[in-house]
Amino acid sequence: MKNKVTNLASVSMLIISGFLASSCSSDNNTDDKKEPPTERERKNHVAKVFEFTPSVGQLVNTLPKFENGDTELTMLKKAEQALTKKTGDGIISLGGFGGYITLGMNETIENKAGLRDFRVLGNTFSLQGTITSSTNAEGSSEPGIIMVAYDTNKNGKPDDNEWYEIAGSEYYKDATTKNYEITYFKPDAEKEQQTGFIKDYLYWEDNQGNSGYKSKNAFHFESYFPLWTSKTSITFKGTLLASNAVDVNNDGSFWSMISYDYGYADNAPNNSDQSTIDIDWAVDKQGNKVKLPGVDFIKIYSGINQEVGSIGEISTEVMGIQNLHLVKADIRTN
Ligand SMILES: [Ca+2]
Ligand SMILES: [Ca+2]
Ligand SMILES: [Ca+2]
Repeated sequence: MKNKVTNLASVSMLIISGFLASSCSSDNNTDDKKEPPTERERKNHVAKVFEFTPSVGQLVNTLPKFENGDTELTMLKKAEQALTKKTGDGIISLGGFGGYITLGMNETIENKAGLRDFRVLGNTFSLQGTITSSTNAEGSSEPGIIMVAYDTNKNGKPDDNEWYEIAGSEYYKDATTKNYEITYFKPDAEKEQQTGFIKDYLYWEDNQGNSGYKSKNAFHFESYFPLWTSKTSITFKGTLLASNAVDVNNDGSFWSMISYDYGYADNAPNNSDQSTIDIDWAVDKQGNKVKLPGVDFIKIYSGINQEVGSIGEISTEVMGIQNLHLVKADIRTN
C-alpha cells in the first residue's frame, strides 16, 4: 500500500514537472544567457514552499486546484508553482482560521534599522479603517498572522526554535486570543445544494468552549474540506484575531471587512504602506521583542474564525512576498 501511494505520488510529480517544463520552457536557458527578471520576479521573492496546509473554505480545493489523485505533496508543489511562477500572478487560499503556508525566500530579507523590510502580497483590494457611512465602507481585509524565521543554524530550512510571531496592531489587545485551537470535522457527505446556501454545513469546535458550523455559500459548490487528506478532522493552533467583518446595515445585506492597523497579511492593498512589515516587530512566545538580523522563512496562517453571510468565511489569500529592500522601497517605521 505504501509503495502504491509513493508511486502515485511520483506519477503526479512527473506530470507536474512536465507541466512546469512545458509552461516555462523559456526559463530553462538561464545557464546560457541571463535573462532580465520579469515584472513578477521583480515584485515577488518567494523561492520555495516548505509547507502548505490550508484549513477549510470555499477556495481550499480551488486555489490551487485539487484534482483526483492529488496528495499533500502534489498540492504543495501546486502551491509552490503558483507562488514562484515567473510571469503572471499566482494565488493560494488558506481557508478559515489556522490554515497555513511556509515560504522560503530567494535571499535573506535584511532587517534594516528603522525601516519596513517586506510585505506579504495578498488580494485585499480596498482599505477600510472606520465606517463613516454605509455607502462607501467596502473593506476586504482577511488578515493572516505572520511568523518569521532566520536560519540561525544555516541548515537551509526553518526549525521549530527559529520561529517568531510578528506582533501586529492587535497582538497585545484583550480581544486577541493567544493559544487558540480549533478542530474542523469533515462533513459526512456533501449535502445536496437546493437552497443555494447551507448554513449548518461543516462542524467545528474550539478550545474556548465554542462550537458551530461553517456555512456553504451559493457560489462555491465544491467540498470545503481539503479533499487530498484522508483525515476526518483537522486541528489548527495559533493567535486568533477578533472578527473583523461588520454587518453594516444589520440585515446581512452589506458586509465590510475592516483592515487592522498594521502587521498582518492580506489586510491592506499591496500598494499600501499599511501592508508592509518591520522585522523588528517580531516577538518570542512570551511576547518579548527579539532582534533578528533578517528573515529567510515566512509562515502565514489565517487569523480569524468568522462566517460572513453570503460571502463565506474570512480566509487569508497569499500571492507572494516582496523584499522591500530589493525593490528599493524605503518605508520608515515611526
Ligand atoms: Ca526593519
Ligand atoms: Ca534552520
Ligand atoms: Ca483575501
